[in-house]
Amino acid sequence: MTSILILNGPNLNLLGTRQPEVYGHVTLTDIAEMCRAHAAAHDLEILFEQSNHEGQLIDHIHAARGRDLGIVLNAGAYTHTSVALRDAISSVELPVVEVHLSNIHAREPFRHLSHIAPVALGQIAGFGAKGYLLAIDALLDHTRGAE
Ligand code: DHK
Repeated sequence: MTSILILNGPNLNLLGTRQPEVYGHVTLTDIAEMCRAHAAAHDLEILFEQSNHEGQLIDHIHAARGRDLGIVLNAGAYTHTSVALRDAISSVELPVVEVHLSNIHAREPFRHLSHIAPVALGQIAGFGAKGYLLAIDALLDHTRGAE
């Protein structure tokens, strides 16, 4: 069975209680379950990870090389700061779909810049947890369309 990595960055472990007016009431465990249910119909395995540490996120991206079809990445605040994450994505040469629960372009100006976007297939932002499912579909369309 093929697999994809769904990787979540800092503070996303607090979803459900963290600023629900911005991020909703859904927990990261809920999102993992939604993703697994969605993927089952596509004969796809989901590897779901979260870390608050930049280096650990980079290790997860490296581990995906040669193992996974691609990556769905919500890098949290590292989206706006991390050249190291961007370089990791460029290094593994895997398709990456960037996801954000909130519409980062409608928020503070410092959230408008994404270091991930230039090396991603595309970005999905503002659709809450549903964005993860849209990202899985986009990744599958891309990879299976390319076969
Ligand atoms: C999550 C975060 O933790 C923020 O730092 C980003 C993103 C937005 C989200 O909407 O999922 O700015």
